[in-house]
Amino acid sequence: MNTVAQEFRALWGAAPAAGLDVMRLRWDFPILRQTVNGKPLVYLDNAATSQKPQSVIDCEAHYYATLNANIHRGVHTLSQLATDAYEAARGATQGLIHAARREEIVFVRGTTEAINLVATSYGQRLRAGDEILISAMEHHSNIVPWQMACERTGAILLVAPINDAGELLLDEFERLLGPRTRLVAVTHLSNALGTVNPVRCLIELAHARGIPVLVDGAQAVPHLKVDVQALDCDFYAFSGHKLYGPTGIGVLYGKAALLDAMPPYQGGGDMIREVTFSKTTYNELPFKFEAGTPNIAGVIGLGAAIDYVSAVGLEAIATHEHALLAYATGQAAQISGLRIIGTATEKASILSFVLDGVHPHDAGTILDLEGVAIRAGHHCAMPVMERFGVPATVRASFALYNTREEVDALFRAVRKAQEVFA
Ligand code: 7TS
Repeated sequence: MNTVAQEFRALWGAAPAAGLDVMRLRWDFPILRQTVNGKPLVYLDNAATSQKPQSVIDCEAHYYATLNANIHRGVHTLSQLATDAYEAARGATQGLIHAARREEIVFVRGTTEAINLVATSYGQRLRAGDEILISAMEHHSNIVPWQMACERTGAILLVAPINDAGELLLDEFERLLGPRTRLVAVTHLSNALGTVNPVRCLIELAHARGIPVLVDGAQAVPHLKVDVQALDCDFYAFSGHKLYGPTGIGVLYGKAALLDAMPPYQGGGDMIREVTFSKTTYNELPFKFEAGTPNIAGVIGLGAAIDYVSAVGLEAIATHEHALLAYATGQAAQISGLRIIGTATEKASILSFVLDGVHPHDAGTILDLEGVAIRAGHHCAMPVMERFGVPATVRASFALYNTREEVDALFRAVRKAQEVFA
């Protein structure tokens, strides 16, 4: 056996952790069998996007090979089959997040578009002096759309601060909820720090004052069991591509009463009931928000990803990833000159750190030579970097297929980077 094969075996021969048969599951992901720079791929950039199981890849190919037709408009057989498959994926999505009603699931391009939809459409009711409250740990896509809405309307963006561990300061958050607060928009799981926010509690505080809440669930949905009814959130946004699904597809959940009262986001085909040159009436939910031919293959592929994750079990995935994060945190603590950024009590799936004397980008390059894929940068959360006084971090982020042996490979590569720059 050559060394690469031996290394593969070392990475794949992991003992099943916490009930997940990781070794078997890894075979579902063809990309993981690759080498990068002559080394077995150790893919730890799952917060950016996760890899896709064969079932998702096959599902998209099968759609194009056997079903391809436009939806919601054809009487012919293929169009009806494609429509059925598309709507079945909506049902699967509803089940995944336990939405009360199917029409509360709107398909969009991703989390970014979901938040822009709310900021643009719901944002039309903002008036000068109204306030939007976000947190200091938001991804740019939960900052910039609100800044743009504020620019359009004269509303004001307020930011709830975090402590040195990367936890939201609840007292400050509550203090910032005022008579002019029109919406709270907060992340469920921080992509830069790994902090899991107490969103149920935040929603209760906001609802006690009649303020609706949007939750950015881009990082949470692949790692935690989300129940939008139990949370009682008003909007919930996530992306398919971080959930082992295709790129270019995502979900906006919104309570039906809120979505119903909101104006359309884009105009075009499918979102109308009747069009004349003098007046157009809009379609019912969710179609009012799905103008034009949607990403049909993406939606169907997302359905396959949801089936996959549901079969593996989100609780089992969360337990496995939690054990990996705890193991990685312990390993990191043994490396001198390494500082973890984000040490909240409640964390999931993400380990961000900096190394004395090694710029994160240089560390990323050395790690890549060792076959270890991480993200080095500001993670589209520049205000978080500023808060912690660092230009960037190295971020390892875990998925259901990662192993302890891969964590060991990560830290072997980190030590190598330290040696190179010593
Ligand atoms: N919100 C959070 C918390 C995210 O982590 C991301 C993407 C987004 C929103 C935007 O999602 P998109 O699918 O619309 O792009 N985060 C990352 C990341 O951490 N590295 O690459 C993308």
